Amino acid sequence: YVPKDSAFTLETLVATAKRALANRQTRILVVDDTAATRKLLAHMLKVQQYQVIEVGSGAEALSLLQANPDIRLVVSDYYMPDMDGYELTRRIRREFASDRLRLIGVSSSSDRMVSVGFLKAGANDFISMPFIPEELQCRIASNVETLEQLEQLHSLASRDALTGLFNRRHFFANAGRLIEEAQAKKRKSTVAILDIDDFKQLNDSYGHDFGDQALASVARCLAQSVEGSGHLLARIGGEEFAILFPGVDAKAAMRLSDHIRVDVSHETLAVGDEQITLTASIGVAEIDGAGHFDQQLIAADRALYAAKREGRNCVRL
Ligand code: GH3
Ligand code: MG
Ligand code: MG
Ligand code: MG
Repeated sequence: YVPKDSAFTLETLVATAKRALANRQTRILVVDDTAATRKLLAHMLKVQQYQVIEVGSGAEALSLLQANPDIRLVVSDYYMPDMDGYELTRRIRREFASDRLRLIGVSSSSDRMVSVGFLKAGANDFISMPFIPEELQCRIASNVETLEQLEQLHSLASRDALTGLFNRRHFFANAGRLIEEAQAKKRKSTVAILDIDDFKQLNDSYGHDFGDQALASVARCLAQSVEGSGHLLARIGGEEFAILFPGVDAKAAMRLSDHIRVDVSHETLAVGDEQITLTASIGVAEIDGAGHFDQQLIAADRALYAAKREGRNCVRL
């Protein structure tokens, strides 16, 4: 599909192909009790390479959304016998915010208030039936684009620019929930603060740019250590990192932290012909309750200072 007002240049063809590839990653749920309309809507979206799932009722839509958190957009009919489009929209919005899931209402009703009803219930857009194919495609594309822009903003707001790790804001915004989830399973959690040893000296000897490279390298090493573990890693300060181990007690977290300490100390950085190694000290504290997370971080900080006092390149509880 190429918009009618654009010429068939190489650029538009490449852009169209890229769009089609991106669309393949986007799952759309079509909800309509009338099979013919549902099929038509689904067909128009499949032509655009979107992944489409079809259901005939609001109840099915809700359970599908629960099971498939990667669905990005819902196209919902208004009149359906068991649960109408407004009610479905309201229920969806109780669980899925519009920066994660877009919703477009559709209806063949001649009552223009239907679009108002949808928007008030939490829909992002509305298309009246019978639809003009290009209008459907443009509205879908614009909602998908908004979602991508919001995701980019989300990522910018939660990541640290130098290392690409989560930042302090993201760490504190998510730690409580992870601790509570572990608590619900009667599991303790542990937090560790890691601080690079004598980092000021490294900056002084080799320059700030090299210091930055070293930070990025330590960050990569830490990211590798926690990858796929469900542990939350973040850069919480200049050369300070935090790792939350949800559902892991202090004893096990001490062991994990010591592995991380050893991994960091084995990393080498090249400055000209010279090979440099870094070490880090780690303070660990067990967490009892999601409520006093700040206090528990202070405990980890105290343990970190103990590690520094006792010679650095070690882990303390
Ligand atoms: P200690 O072993 O006691 O932790 O000693 P230290 O030198 O690592 O600790 P100190 O807190 O005195 O110094 C930390 C240094 O980290 C000072 C600061 O210039 C440097 N730093 C903080 N953020 C960055 C950064 O983003 N890039 C670079 N290159 N340096 C940074
Ligand atoms: Mg209907
Ligand atoms: Mg420090
Ligand atoms: Mg330091």
